[in-house]
Amino acid sequence: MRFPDGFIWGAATAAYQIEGAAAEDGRGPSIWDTFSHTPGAVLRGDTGDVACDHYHRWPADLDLLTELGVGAYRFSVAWPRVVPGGAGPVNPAGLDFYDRLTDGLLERGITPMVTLYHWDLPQALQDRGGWANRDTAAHFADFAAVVHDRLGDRVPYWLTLNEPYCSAVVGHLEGRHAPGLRDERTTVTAVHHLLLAHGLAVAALRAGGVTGAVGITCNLTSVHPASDDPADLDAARQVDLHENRMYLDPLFRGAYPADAEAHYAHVTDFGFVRDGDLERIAAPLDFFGINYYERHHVRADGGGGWQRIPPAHPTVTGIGVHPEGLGEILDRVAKEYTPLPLVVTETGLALHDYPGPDGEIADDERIAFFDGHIRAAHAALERGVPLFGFFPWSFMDNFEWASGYGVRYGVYYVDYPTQRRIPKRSARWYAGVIKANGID
Ligand code: IFM
Repeated sequence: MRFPDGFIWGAATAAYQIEGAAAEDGRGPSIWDTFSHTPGAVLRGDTGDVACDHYHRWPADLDLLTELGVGAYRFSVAWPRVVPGGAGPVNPAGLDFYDRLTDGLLERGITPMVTLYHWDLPQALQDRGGWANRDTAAHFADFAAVVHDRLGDRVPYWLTLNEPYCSAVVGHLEGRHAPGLRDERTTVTAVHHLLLAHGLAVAALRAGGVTGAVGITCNLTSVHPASDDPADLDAARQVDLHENRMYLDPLFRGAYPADAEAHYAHVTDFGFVRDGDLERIAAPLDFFGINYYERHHVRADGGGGWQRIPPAHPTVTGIGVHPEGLGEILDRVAKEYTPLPLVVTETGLALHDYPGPDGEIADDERIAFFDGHIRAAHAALERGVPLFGFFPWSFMDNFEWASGYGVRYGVYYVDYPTQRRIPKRSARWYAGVIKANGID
């Protein structure tokens, strides 16, 4: 199984999950610093204060990317490192770090793919309402312009947001992520302001003469009703609205889905949408990033709502492994939403990895996971889906948000007490895939 010439094999991380150095060189606090230091918010009280200490160890980490053989590396820029107060003065030391990182990648022949927002909102902006405050969107566009002014001559791929669904829903409805709120009206408002932030950032990058490709990454789910019963079909419609169409429709059709107003009528009339917002949100893009983790089976809950049917074989995070869902999503986006080039900016499996007595980290389940998902990606390509890259989550073990360091996603193992990195069996396997440009 061979992929087309030029297909991009990458690896992905995010700033708060790996950098550490939380209070160094002028970095301001983010909502994740506040949240992770809130007792009970994160498993075992873990924080990103040190994480993988990538802020100091980045040259050696980039050497590992070379060892892996990736063509591209997706990292995020910490807004509070660059603009510590969220708006206002820029911290030159913060920009310098990403400048060095970008040059370090290019020196090694690795293409940088920059995510501008991977959940680390400056706390100063949260203090003024965070994503519930429309001004946050404009501040994000200013931050995007600052980063682009510095790195724009060297970065060929820009992603505005990572997973606006998680920022909005997991952070404002489920309360499991920063800022830890549980309020549905705030959630829907946050969805809109995140999407507006994306649109304004796209405009800022275009106004700055961006030469790289501009996109956004959404986490999408493949949703299946438990039966043909109209109540189950309606349950699936609701989940699809909540998890997928609330993002895809405004981005690619310039409108919220027809069923959105009725679905959220008990909390909002969408009065936060102003003239011109949806045109901004639907501004033309150059590519679209998809993160895929979950395929849902849903049924009616008997009260007009929905519930998920637990997977038969849950992973350590309670979700199932369904590579076919990736193919379903790629097909759907390509057929129903956009002819843009697509890239899998994340997919991965959490495990409780550990080195065996021989030192080997035998993550065969992760190899099987990636094997299945790469095959699904290849099949989608053969069906004509314009897929140009695949980025496993993650390059190395890291701070997994509310799960802290309790689960591991990396192809490199991080021994946190010593910060030693050890290639897992999956790293060697993935290096072989990259070398062969496919699977033997
Ligand atoms: O670790 C996260 C990442 O930050 C965003 N996508 C999902 C990953 C695994 O949960």
